[in-house]
Order: sequence, then C-alpha cells, then structure tokens
Amino acid sequence: MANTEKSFKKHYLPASAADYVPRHFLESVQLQRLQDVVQHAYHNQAGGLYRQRMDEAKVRPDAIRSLNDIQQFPFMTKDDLRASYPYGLFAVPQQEVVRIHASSGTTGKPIVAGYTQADLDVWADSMARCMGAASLSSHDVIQVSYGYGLFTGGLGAHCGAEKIGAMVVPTSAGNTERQIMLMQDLGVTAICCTPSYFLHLAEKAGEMGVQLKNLKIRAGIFGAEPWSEAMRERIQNETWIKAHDIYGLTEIIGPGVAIECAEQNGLHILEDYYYPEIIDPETLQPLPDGEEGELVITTLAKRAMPMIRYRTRDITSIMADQCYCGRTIRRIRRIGRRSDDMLIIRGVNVYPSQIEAALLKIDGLLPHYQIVITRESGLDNMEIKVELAPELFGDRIQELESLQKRIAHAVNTTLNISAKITFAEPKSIARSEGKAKRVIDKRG
Ligand code: DLL
Repeated sequence: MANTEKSFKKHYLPASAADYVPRHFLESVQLQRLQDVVQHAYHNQAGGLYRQRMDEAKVRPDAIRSLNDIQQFPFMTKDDLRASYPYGLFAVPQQEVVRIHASSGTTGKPIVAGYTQADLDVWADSMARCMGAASLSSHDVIQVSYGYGLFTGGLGAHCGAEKIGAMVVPTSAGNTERQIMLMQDLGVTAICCTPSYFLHLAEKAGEMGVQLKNLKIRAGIFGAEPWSEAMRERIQNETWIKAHDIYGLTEIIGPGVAIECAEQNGLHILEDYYYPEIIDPETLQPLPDGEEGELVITTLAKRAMPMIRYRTRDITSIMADQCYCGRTIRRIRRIGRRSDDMLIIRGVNVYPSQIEAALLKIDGLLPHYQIVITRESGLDNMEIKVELAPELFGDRIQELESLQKRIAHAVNTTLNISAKITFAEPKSIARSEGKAKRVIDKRG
C-alpha cells in the first residue's frame, strides 16, 4: 500500500476477543447461535413467512446439528422483505423494537429493518470492532459524513464511534465546505463516508487551498458502494490517509458486517454475528472457500428481524487463510459487483425498475428511457433520457419544462436522489431485441 508520512497508531483499542478466538470455539458459538436464531425465526416471525418456507422445504427448526446443516434451509431475498412490508419479518412484539432504518426496495416502497435495544448493542459492537480493526480508538476525533436518517450509514458509524470512546463529529453528508472547515478546526483524525464523497471532499478542499495531507486526518472508513484498488491508491496518495473498506447492508444490520484491517487485504467478516456462505447465483449450490459467488448471510444475534440465508446479491469469495493481523475471523474479497441490476449512485441504492415506476406515474410518458451515470470530481451524476411520445414532441418549451420538472420531482420523491432529466426525440432510444440496455454506466 502507498506509504504515507503520517504514522498510523499501531496500538489501539483492545479489539474484541471474538476477532481472535480459536476457530473451533468460534464454530461452537456459531452453532449455538444458529440453532437459536432458526428457532426464533420459525416460531416468532410475525408474518410466518419463514415458517411457511421451512414447512414447504420440509425442514424442521431442530434440524441443525452442525453448521453445514444450514444448507438445507431455504433462502430469503429482498422480495421477501417487500412482500412482508413493513413489519411482517419482525420476530418480536412491536413494543420491543426501538429503531427503524430503511433502504431502497426494488420498486417504490423501501425495505424496512427493525432493531431491539439488544440489536443496537450488537450493531454498535460490530462497528466498534470494525473501527478497532481500522486502528481507531478513544484518542480519535471521528467525523461521520455518511447520511443520518433512514440510511444506516450515519447512525451506524456514530454509535460505533461512541462505543470506542472517540469524539464524534456528526456532520452527516453534504455542505462540503463546512465539513472541511470542521475537519480543520476540530482536528478530525478519521472520517466515515462513501469513497466517492471523500474524493469530492478532497477535491473541494484543494479548491479552498486546504491540503488534507497537512491536516490531522489519518484514516477513512469507506463503504456503501463498490470502489477499486486504484481508487484506494489515489485516495491514499493524495491525502495520506489509510483508506479502509467497510461493508454492510440494511437487511443484515447496516455497516459493520465486514471491514479491512491494517493489512488491507480482504474484509474480515464478523462471523460470530453474521454467518457467511457463498453460493452459485444460478444453481444456488454452495461454493467452496476461494470460489467467487453470491454472498449469503445468516444473522446469528439479531432478535427484531432475524435473517436466515439472506441472498445479498453481492459477489465475492471467502478467503480461508489466516490474515497476518492475527484475527481468526475469515475475510471476504472486496465487493465489485452484484448479481442483480441494483446501481449505487452517491451511496444511494437505485433499481432501474424504481425509475421506470416513477416515470410511468406521469401521463403520456412511454417506458423508453435510458439512465446515464457519470462521475465528476468524485461525485456521481445521473441523467435520465426520456423519450417523448410524438404528440408531446411538438409541445411548447414551457410545457416541456414543466414536464421535466414533474419527472424530476417524481424521481426525487421515489428515490430520494436528484437526476438531470433530458428529452430524446420519438423513437430515438434504441429498441433492443433482448434485455433493454437501460443503464450506461460511465464511471469506469
Ligand atoms: O450501504 C450500509 C453501509 C453504510 C455500508 C455505510 C458501508 C458503509 P444499504 O443501503 O442497504 O446499506 O446498501 C447495501 O450496498 O448490498 C452492497 O451492494 C453495497 N455495499 C455496501 N458496502 C459496500 C462496499 C449500506 N464496501 C448494499 N463495497 C450492499 C461494495 C458495498 N458494495
């Protein structure tokens, strides 16, 4: 990795023993938790969906005698969350749920995740362990520039940072100039945000005459979207911080499922809380360690919304060899792609089907559109080219402008993200014979 001139703290929070326990001990804990979570989901899930699935598959909740027995159990998917919207997958009485988060569903409605107080403790513990792995401790001043709110990034990072005793600067996302001012004035030593936002922030700082390499900031915890080794090199070389990749998803808990340690070679998955499997996304058969496939996760310690064999759609592989850092929990390779069509734009999950649903709410629009995504100064931009029906094409400029505004509004209310709307002439968007090529992603 790029060698920077800042010294990274070598001794940090005594990370949780759970990261270092002998494998046989870890596996016995996993087994007990697995048995428990399967019983819990079977007997307590409000909508009874998982019970129904298990009954159909003819597996009993007491069928788990070894970890491999999980392979007999049915999968859960994002569609299950949609079908059970909003509370059908909850497995505790509603008065025990103390927090809700949400993320994009595949259509207009979001998917909702619920947490008991114990779940929030598990989450804060997960994030605290991740921060420990990234060499952060109570000596740090951590700026949390992930969005706060329904998105899990902000509050997830916040609670983990508090748990390690760091000083938290909860800026949330946006207002970049002010973020840079605070970073300077408050002596921020670490930042949590999407990698693309950090690049934008670094560039903005440059424009303001601030060199991040001259500030106290020395570490970044970047995730919520795919990013590459080349991007890491660029971030580290330009800003002299150590950039750690962090992974997570709302359905499972939020950020804090896996993180890179100082070795920056794969993300340690917190296996005592999140049990990983890799499957072939076509055949759904389990794949051995080292082989690339879809990551499937079972939550081992979540009460409000236990997830069993949840298909994340994220493509990775498990690295079975032990990391030089000494952690015994295994690593997954960084996630570069998904097995579905979900896009991540400025850290927001977007399905083309959501855009289509928003467009079709407007009278007279045809479902011929194309989404073009570009990246400028580290920030993603989305343009939606909408083909006009011949009868609309001749309309006056004012009418077209008002249509443009209505589309932009519809997209914004559905996705919570702004898009530039442009019009294309009738029949100008290429018709395809197979799958329509809806998305042109120029981010490279
Ligand atoms: O993005 C949680 C999160 C917040 C993770 C902050 C890390 C940091 P969702 O909005 O539900 O949750 O989106 C989850 O984002 O299935 C992946 O496809 C993608 N994703 C998350 N982290 C990474 C990463 C949060 N480090 C979806 N690399 C996941 C690649 C990532 N993709």
